[in-house]
Amino acid sequence: MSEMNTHYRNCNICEAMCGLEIVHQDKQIISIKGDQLDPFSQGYNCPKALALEDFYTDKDRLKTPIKRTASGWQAISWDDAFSEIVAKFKSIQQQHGKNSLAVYLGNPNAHSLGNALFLKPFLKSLGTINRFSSASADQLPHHVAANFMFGAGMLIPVPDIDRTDFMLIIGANPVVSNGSMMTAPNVIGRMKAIQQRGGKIVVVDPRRTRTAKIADQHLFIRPEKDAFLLLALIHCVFERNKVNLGHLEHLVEGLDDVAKLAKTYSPDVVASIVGIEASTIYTLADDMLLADSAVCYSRMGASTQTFGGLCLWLTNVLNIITGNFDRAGGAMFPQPAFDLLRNHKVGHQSSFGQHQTRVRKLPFFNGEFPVASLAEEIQTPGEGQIKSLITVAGNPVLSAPSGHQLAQAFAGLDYMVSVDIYLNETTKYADIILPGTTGVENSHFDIFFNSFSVRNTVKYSAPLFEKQVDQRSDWQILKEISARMLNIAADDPMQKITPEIILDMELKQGPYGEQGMSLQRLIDNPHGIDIGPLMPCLAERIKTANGKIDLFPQVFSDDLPRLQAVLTPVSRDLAYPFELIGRRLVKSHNTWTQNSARLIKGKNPCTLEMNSQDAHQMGIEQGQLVTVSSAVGQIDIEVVLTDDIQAGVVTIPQGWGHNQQGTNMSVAATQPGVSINDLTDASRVDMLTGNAAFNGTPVAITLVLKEGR
Ligand SMILES: Nc1nc2c(c(=O)[nH]1)N[C@H]1C(S)=C(S)[C@@H](COP(=O)(O)OP(=O)(O)OC[C@H]3O[C@@H](n4cnc5c(=O)[nH]c(N)nc54)[C@H](O)[C@@H]3O)O[C@H]1N2
Ligand SMILES: Nc1nc2c(c(=O)[nH]1)N[C@H]1C(S)=C(S)[C@@H](COP(=O)(O)OP(=O)(O)OC[C@H]3O[C@@H](n4cnc5c(=O)[nH]c(N)nc54)[C@H](O)[C@@H]3O)O[C@H]1N2
Ligand code: SF4
Ligand SMILES: [Mo]
Repeated sequence: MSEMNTHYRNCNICEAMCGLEIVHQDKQIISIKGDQLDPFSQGYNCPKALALEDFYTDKDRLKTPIKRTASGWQAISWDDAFSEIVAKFKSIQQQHGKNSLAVYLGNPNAHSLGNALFLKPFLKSLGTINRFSSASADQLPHHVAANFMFGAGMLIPVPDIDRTDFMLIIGANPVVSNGSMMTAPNVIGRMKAIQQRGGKIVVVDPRRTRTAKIADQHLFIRPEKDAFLLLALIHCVFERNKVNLGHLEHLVEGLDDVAKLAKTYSPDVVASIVGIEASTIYTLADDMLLADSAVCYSRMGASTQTFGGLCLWLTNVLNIITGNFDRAGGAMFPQPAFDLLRNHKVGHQSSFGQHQTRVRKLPFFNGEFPVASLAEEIQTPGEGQIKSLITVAGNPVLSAPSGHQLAQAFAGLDYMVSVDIYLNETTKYADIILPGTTGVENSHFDIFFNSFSVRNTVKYSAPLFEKQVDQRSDWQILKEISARMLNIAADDPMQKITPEIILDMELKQGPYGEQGMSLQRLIDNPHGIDIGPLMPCLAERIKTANGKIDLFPQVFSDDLPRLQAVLTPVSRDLAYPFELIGRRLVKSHNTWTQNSARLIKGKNPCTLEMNSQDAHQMGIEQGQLVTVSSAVGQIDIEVVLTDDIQAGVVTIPQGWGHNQQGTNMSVAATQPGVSINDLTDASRVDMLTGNAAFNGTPVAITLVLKEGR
């Protein structure tokens, strides 16, 4: 046995970038805990970090390629796998056109240095326009708002949580999710610090979440009505004559149009539809205006809904007109050491709407179509139909709206490949699964989350363990497919490029390159380097042609009639009288961490939470089994009664439903839960952006009668 060693790295599971200290001996992990010397996370970690050991040792995890055959899954060599895949892709594309091959990219790609860097050439080599990803079941409206207001989809403002005096949180539960589009390890600590310095936190959510419970105020809101609340808050700013653009005075266009629009949406007009009293909305606006600095932070609750685009636009507008943009304590732009916008041209024409999906005419943006349209694009015959698919680190059967319909669609494909570490609800439809290395086997650098971080920091993590001889990294898999698709020779110099070579170059050419930033510098500082708090930088970072913020882009004004149409309260649909929303759990991340025994032990967390009074009226009791049905599907689930959810709203965790035959996640199968996405409806989208509208899915609830009664 060799000596014990200590390894430092960033956790790659969620967006918080927590620094970890991992003690190991030979190939065994002895302990995982928060790295006290990480300048950003300062010792914080959540329970999921410990599961990095489980993913490493997981016996169910695939390590080498497998192929589906008539007699079951069989091991296949890497070379045979690549040869078959590339031959199939080429012949299908030859027969049905380039776009008959589609790609779906899942969330872990954003948490992997190699994938983030090698997906671009990989996608190019496939030559298809049909690309889909989890972004359109998540943050797409943030990108669309950033694109039209600031000139680049990646130029997303983040709340300066460490200096703000007033934080309005709309549809986010960072105490559980650890923050999203807001990389902020130890959110609880950072929230408490706001309160300790005399500041205030208000949460707007149909559910009294853990975040709401530690906030100073929680306001229940009806699902999908946030755009009205935001308009009313903007209304108040004008009515109180408190518009303050500060140093952005000459950098903002369209203020008069916003004023005109907001005039009609007074708190009194929206109160009954939003479910918040007019006087409360006025007080909220006044609190925000009175604070020395304030920020409105909107996330999943505002994004994955029918008016996601409008919500994210109006959130930016509110921050800008209250003087809380590009200044300490407001919404600010990070300046990451690896700057994704380094080569983004000023005045660059975005791809928004350049193409539309074949069947439903949903918009193309940033090289992608909305995932809500994937099933119909596979299942609808005709010119341009998708015939084959490759998924990379994604599980859309459980994560996309109407996931069960996607399962049917996948079963009907001519050919499917998955780059994935498990045989799960999605990959079981593949003809070949290519498993890459994962977690502690990989080197790590957060390209994306440094771009959404509340502080400028930088850190590189080397792999903890060497991979086994027959293992490959995801990026090597992607690179090999690209090379074979394009017939690039093995001795081509391009073949020698590694993620580390690109990373080093980007660091040297990035904003801190002149100050000596490089990969070597990061290797020499394994706890990470603190660059400092966010700085005002809008004038340097903005990418619009005239260097100004567009406060009133036409795409959003064109979308307003759709919102206006739902201002009149409609009586509830009697067939589906409840509104379903999702929820995240501390000990699971999306659909894939459930094969860790330490994370799923304990009682079934996949329950339907229902308002106690609603349940009482229907004669439903705690712990009973109910059937929840929507326009597209139904599931049976145990009920938990609570006063923490608004009447008429129910919630089911997202990411569950590991109960399907033909999968190999044996630990997850002991606590399978059900999939909320068997109920969510792919036909419900934000028509502006195409983002999935999970929130507020209409559902009905009926008691499952026990046998013998
Ligand atoms: N109803 C509802 N649905 C939702 C949400 C919701 O709130 N409500 N949330 C949405 C959001 S925010 C997101 S981001 C999406 C996520 O949607 P997806 O990305 O489709 O789902 P994940 O569970 O992240 O899937 C991860 C996949 O990658 C595999 N994997 C894990 N690590 C690695 C690795 O290192 N390499 C490779 N190659 N594969 C790996 C896993 O086995 C799994 O198959 O779900 C969305 N779906
Ligand atoms: N533990 C854990 N952490 C995670 C994940 C996980 O699965 N588990 N997933 C990661 C991923 S991929 C992401 S994108 C982030 C997401 O991070 P968050 O956005 O913070 O996470 P959610 O829990 O989806 O928070 C959305 C909130 O919106 C509320 N909501 C639902 N509908 C509405 C509505 O119409 N209006 C308003 N105002 N609120 C509404 C919900 O009740 C919920 O509290 O979390 C990340 N972190
Ligand atoms: S909060 Fe996120 S990054 Fe931090 S330890 Fe937990 S899963 Fe990892
Ligand atoms: Mo996400």
